[in-house]
Amino acid sequence: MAVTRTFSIIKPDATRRNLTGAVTAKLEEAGLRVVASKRIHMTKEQAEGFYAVHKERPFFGELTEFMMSEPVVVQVLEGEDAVKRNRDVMGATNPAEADEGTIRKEFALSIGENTVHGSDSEENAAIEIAFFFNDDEIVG
Ligand code: DAT
Ligand code: MG
Repeated sequence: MAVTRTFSIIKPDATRRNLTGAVTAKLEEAGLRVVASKRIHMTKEQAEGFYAVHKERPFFGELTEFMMSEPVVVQVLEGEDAVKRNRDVMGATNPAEADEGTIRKEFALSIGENTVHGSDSEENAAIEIAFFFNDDEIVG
């Protein structure tokens, strides 16, 4: 299996509770390497642009308001089969359905305040990485 990259966000519910390090430790323990990281406070344009795929969903307003509510940490993660590896350690979207040992099982507060974002395909990973990072910010 090839070494690939994925995109991650440590969401406002986690930064607010000072869990940036704890979440990053879970990612690292899962075999993912942080090759880019920055703390940002998302603008409305960034939140709505990033989640444009969900704009017809009933929770779009709630989702974008939440993502703008506090700082987040955007990261590029590298590892063997990084997209799947990250989705596995994240756990299910709804923490009530997340497996033991996953980030969302351990830390998420609700289906909305669910601690982490992770790309769902290699194609989307490339798009999402480029949305927040220039090539020279990624140091593998
Ligand atoms: P994931 O983040 O697991 O890829 P998704 O892409 O379906 O899940 O949804 C993106 C985010 O939108 C999710 O992390 C939290 C929010 N969300 C999804 N379903 C929701 C719902 N039913 N109510 C509130 N927020 C929801
Ligand atoms: Mg998703």
